[in-house]
Amino acid sequence: MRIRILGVPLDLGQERRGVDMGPSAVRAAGLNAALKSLGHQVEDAGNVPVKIAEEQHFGEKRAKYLNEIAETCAELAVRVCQTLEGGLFPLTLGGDHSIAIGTIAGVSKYFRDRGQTIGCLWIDAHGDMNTPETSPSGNIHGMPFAVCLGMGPDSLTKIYGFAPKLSARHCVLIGARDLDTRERRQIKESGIHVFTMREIDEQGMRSVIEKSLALATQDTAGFVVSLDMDVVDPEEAPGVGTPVRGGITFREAHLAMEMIADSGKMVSMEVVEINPIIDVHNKTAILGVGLVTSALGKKIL
Ligand SMILES: [Mn+2]
Repeated sequence: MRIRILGVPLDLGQERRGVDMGPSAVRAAGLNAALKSLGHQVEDAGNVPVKIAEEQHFGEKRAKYLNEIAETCAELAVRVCQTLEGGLFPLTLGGDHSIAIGTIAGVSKYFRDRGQTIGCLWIDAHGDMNTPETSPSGNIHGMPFAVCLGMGPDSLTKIYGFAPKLSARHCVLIGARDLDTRERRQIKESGIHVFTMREIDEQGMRSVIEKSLALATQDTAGFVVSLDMDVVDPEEAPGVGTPVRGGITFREAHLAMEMIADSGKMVSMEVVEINPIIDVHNKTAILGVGLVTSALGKKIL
């Protein structure tokens, strides 16, 4: 496979500084070499331009840094779409989870132009299903899943002039365990499929991923993977913006990625929310590299 890496050092979608260093941390953890060792051709296209927080005012309280995030996501969408048009697999590195708005817009546009739809595996401790009206914080990294489903400000939902980018019946939220009060209702009403930590505990990761893959691949050209590293338990992934206890284990995370690789249907991947400032010896970025390689074909035997 030919893979293009796109870094997006965006930290405007949340309040804790440091996720802007996520792309560097993942590169330093050996991403490029790890992918090449699997036999892939790898091209690192560098970083998408991002405004510096200190130079901006956050603007509207209910959707902070909306204009700056919309600008970066629109540019990312173009680069992701061009990557697919060039026959390469887009691998985007966050940055906070707002970048999914750009990644998924680009993938959706590419397949829409060909009359095809895509599914989505959103793997996350949170729902990311707020809108400016429901968000307690106004932080856009809590809104990208809603945006991809067509809810939220036009400058985010209408990149390329159409919305939604994803249809709910092909979308699955996996690993959720920390949802805001008003967000819960929005998740229930959205029509997406949800496997919370309770379902993972009760049914096991294998069963959850089998069901998720069936939902995301039925009548689609494939699916995007949006991997928020906070889905993994903070014991294994301490370097994330918003850690929540009770996450998936190291092996559950790898099993999910291995099954995704076996499906042969993943059309793009992003890894987000790695924060080296609060990490321990780059542990979370190293885990991120491991999970990407599992999703892109690394096998134990
Ligand atoms: Mn997230």
